Amino acid sequence: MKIAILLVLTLSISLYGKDYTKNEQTIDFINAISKKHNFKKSYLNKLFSDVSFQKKPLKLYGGLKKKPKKEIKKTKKYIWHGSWDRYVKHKVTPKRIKQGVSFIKKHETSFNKVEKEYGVPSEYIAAIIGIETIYGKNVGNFPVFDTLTTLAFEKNRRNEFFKEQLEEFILLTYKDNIDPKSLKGSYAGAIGLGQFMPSSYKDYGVDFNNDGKINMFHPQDVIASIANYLEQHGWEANEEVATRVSYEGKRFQKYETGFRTKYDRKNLKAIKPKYGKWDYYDEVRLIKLSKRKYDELWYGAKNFYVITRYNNSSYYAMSIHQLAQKIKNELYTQTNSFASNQINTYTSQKNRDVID
Ligand SMILES: [Ca+2]
Repeated sequence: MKIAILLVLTLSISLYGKDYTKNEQTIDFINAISKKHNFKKSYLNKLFSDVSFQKKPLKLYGGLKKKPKKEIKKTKKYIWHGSWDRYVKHKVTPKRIKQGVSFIKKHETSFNKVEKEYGVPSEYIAAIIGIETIYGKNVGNFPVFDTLTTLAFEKNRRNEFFKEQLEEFILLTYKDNIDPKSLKGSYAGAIGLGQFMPSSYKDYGVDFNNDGKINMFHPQDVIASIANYLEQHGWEANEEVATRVSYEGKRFQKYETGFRTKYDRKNLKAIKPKYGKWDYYDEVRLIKLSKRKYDELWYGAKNFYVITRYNNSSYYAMSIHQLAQKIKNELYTQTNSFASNQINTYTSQKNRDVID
């Protein structure tokens, strides 16, 4: 029995605690970045000598062989409708709308300042934080250093990308005097409330509370950094994002759809904004949402495309847009009912004065 336990222990150590200073690619990497940034090699060697191998992230990036899938008989062409319903179900929920409203109210001063400075509406920034991490409740549980090291040096389809991210990550933690092994993030090494990759941290991170550090777990810095990211990618202030349009039929196949498409509205015959005039006359993207019973079709403006720069997906950008709009409506309703409550209190006070 004892032997068995010992064997399991030894196995688990050799499986999970990996010494990357023996890995040739890592040695090259250590040499290159210590030269480039003046790091002590002993500091890097220590970091890389005991890395917890991250199996799940590697699998997600195609680095480990998957079990072969059973062949599905392709006798009938089967179209799987309803992908949008399945996608949005757990993302845009009444709870997440409410939490978004509270989040904006809690950080109202920062949101107002950021909105003025970057021209990005608060509800879109809040929606991104809401979808990415449920307003900071779910920032990921993967050790960032170990995850990036695994993804940089174990063969997968994005090795070079992860080497760059690892270099940036070591730099930023070194600069801010943070233990690289202490941070947790997503399976891709994305960090904080807005799930910034280390390179985005460097390129778009803002120290909005002026404490000398860009802290991706600090709401003020995160709110400004997301706004900065969107602005740098071309967000147009006071412009539209998307609107629902109508078309003939239940399933849309007439034109190609997706956030990369671009159309002149004049050429899209028989497609019209569903809810009246839409004040946007630049090129539009056609966005199709596959619902169970029909396809929903939308026009996406430039700002819709800008949201896809945060995450390369039409469904992602649409979930941000819809959550943002719902947060905005809820905020508006609450503010107005607050105002009318004030009036009611005032009126009843007045009435009582009269009765008294
Ligand atoms: Ca800061």
